Amino acid sequence: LEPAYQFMVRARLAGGVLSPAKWLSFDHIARTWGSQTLRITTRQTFQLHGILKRDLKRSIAAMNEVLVSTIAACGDVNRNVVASANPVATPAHRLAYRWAERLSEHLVPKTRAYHEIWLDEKRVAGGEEESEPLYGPTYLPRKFKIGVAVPPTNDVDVFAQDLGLVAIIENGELLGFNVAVGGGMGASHGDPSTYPRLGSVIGFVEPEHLLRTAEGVIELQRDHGDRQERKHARLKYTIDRMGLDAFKTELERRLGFPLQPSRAYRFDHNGDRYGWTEGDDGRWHLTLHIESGRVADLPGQPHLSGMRAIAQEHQGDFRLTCNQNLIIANVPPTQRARIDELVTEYKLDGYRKLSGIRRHAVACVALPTCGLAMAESERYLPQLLPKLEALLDQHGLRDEPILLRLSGCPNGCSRPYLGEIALVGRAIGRYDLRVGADFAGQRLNRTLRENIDEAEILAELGTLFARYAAERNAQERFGDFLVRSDVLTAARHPIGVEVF
Ligand code: SRM
Ligand code: SF4
Repeated sequence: LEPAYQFMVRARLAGGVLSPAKWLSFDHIARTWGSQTLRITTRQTFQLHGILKRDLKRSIAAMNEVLVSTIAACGDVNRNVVASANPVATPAHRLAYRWAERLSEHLVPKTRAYHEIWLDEKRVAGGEEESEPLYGPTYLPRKFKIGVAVPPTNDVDVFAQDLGLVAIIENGELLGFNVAVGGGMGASHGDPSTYPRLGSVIGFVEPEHLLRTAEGVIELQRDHGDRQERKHARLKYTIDRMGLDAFKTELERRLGFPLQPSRAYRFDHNGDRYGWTEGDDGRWHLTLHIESGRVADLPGQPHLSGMRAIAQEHQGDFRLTCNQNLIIANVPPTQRARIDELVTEYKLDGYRKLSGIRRHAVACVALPTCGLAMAESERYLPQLLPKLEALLDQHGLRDEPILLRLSGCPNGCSRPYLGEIALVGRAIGRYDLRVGADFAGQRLNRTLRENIDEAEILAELGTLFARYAAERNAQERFGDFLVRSDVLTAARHPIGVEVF
């Protein structure tokens, strides 16, 4: 008799967009075969936990029936392409999203094996090599991630992507994309040869060159990535080994055209805007706060049922965000009041009363399902937040927006190295405390204290909040204040030296 092995299934939803019919299908799968929860991920898709081995095939088939695939949501290929979920959609914003969708389709593995294994498709003739023109027979050395950001919103954390694309929009027209390469978060404790890295902007391409440019970057990584040591196999290490200039030169040689000089852009935040906003076409978009992206029916918070009720009536679509939140998008003005009614009835209206730190908190899954977790993350967030809020209250900082990121280990699934405050798990109840990233995903934080428990974390942060309240300049963000003050120069690891 085989043990009841359970699995996590991750869908591929480019740009995090899904229809009400797709929502209802995910809801059905989660309730029938899963853990009765839907988990919005930091890459804008759903994970379903707790699917038993015997139910895997029908869960995946049920997704495919509503045209959702799980192919390339995991594995050493290009993963789910994320795109700015900005609901204030102009035509140029919509175009940027379409490009994310095109990239996702273009770069998906061409193998039919997925269909043969999961969807009972008959075996087709032809070797994998022949049918896999981009990835070849051995695929990539490691996972590969692409994100498209539309300034001034960096909600995808574009510089944490292997290939980050910054849409350049002028007078409502999409001119093209700045290209950033070599972003990535993952690291290992105690191994300084692994590190988070921000993507480097190497140029600009017009839309017609975008697909080929993405292919070129992936080909380079396929051919030059480290296939000996998996820890060093991401594009960021390939680039640092080759040198950025040599990488760019080789890329342009393969593309057969030079990248243009990068264009000016400005990001002012990487969070989500909660509440209703109106699009340029008169449709409305409501961003809801979903703590750690977990859509579940909890006592007093029937969110899974609420979203099912909304999906049964909603005429637009849904967008998942890289901050693990949810947008009920494209609501016609006549349906707004009804959506509000349902949101209130099912207690999905928490977004109306969030503290500044709660608005911007992201936590990875960690225990109990993540086999790599060293400490709690998603389950710790609801315990930690009230304690931090109490500290912030003492200094009149309750409404101050502060980016908090929690990760159960240094792999960095919540992109913790971009948190103004981050806890990175070391062991049960113990974390590295990192501080000092900016508010727009453009500066990494640094380790302030290693391997400390909650009491020490709260004591450290209490001191920093007190100083921030007393010494900050007007409009100065928490992370920027820490960099300006002596806090980070006094940190154990000086600038540029990262120890994990
Ligand atoms: Fe992640 C591995 C969850 C986004 C870096 N990640 C895992 C696994 C699959 C654990 C495993 O390999 O056994 C986790 C499953 C936990 C569970 O129980 O569900 C897991 N990662 C997640 C999610 C669900 C976190 C979340 O709370 O939302 C995110 C799913 C994304 C998606 O929908 O595709 C998730 N992971 C990320 C991100 C953020 C991003 O992509 O923007 C990162 C950092 C960016 C990067 O890749 O550099 C990230 N995950 C990792 C790594 C470290 C990779 C590295 O280069 O070192 C691992 C471990 C690995 O690959 O060996 C990992
Ligand atoms: Fe698991 Fe670590 Fe990723 Fe958290 S950061 S989900 S603990 S792999």
